[in-house]
Amino acid sequence: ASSKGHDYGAVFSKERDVGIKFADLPGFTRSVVERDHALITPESRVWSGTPGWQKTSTAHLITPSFPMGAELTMYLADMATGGVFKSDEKEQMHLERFVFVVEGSVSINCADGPLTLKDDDFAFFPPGYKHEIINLDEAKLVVYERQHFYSTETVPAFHSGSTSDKPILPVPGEIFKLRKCLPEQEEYDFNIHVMDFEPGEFLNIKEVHYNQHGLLLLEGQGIYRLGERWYSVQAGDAIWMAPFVPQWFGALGKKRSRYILYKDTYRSPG
Ligand code: UGY
Ligand code: MN
Repeated sequence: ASSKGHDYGAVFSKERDVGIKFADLPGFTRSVVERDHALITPESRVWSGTPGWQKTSTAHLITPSFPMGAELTMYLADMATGGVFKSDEKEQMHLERFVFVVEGSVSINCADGPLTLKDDDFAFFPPGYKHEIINLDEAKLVVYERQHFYSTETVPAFHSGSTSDKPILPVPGEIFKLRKCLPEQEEYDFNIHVMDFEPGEFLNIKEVHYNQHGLLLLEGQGIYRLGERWYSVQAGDAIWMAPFVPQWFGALGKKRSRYILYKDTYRSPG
């Protein structure tokens, strides 16, 4: 501040960030909620508790209460010391859950366990399947849930794995690298994709499709087109895409962009 009692230093500053980050600007957020898509950015997350999760902060980024009614829930779970999740398969008989470890590690107790998951590992819990998730080391998870769609007699089985162990799948006409976390079998009514783009790579298809998406940008930055709007996005941003919203991504910046993506599958869109 000058002797005249003001502080005009920002006006002619040669710094492009004048000491205040966009996320800290009063009243400013990049988050947008539209009828057919939403962008939820880190500065507008609100942390709270969720039944079943002890000593864990959760931030719900997508829920069925979205304007057009999402079929999935996507939330972040930040587990503190002593943090544990206990499933309630009686209350939530038809609920299926997919857990991806972003940071830290957890131990899983279930009929197919026990097993340990660390960053980049994941587990799928079928409807009515008893499980416990125990924080081992500052676990930070992204969790997907939905009501199972019973399209076949067979119920999907428990599945777990690690992103880097999954093969890169051919995607004709596209240059991004695609991995799918779950088996491509009819009883799984959704899959979780991990998609990698080097800077400058983009979706070739300007996609419009019946499937819904819940996306979390894990690394990098770029431009996401949703309907008629174009958004600058960066790691930490979450996106919901309703059926038929036009969607396109171009990766920019200096390093790889990676996102994790829910996509419903194997059910008749009619
Ligand atoms: O498979 C997909 O629908 C995927 N490529 N969509 C997307 O990345 N927005
Ligand atoms: Mn898509």
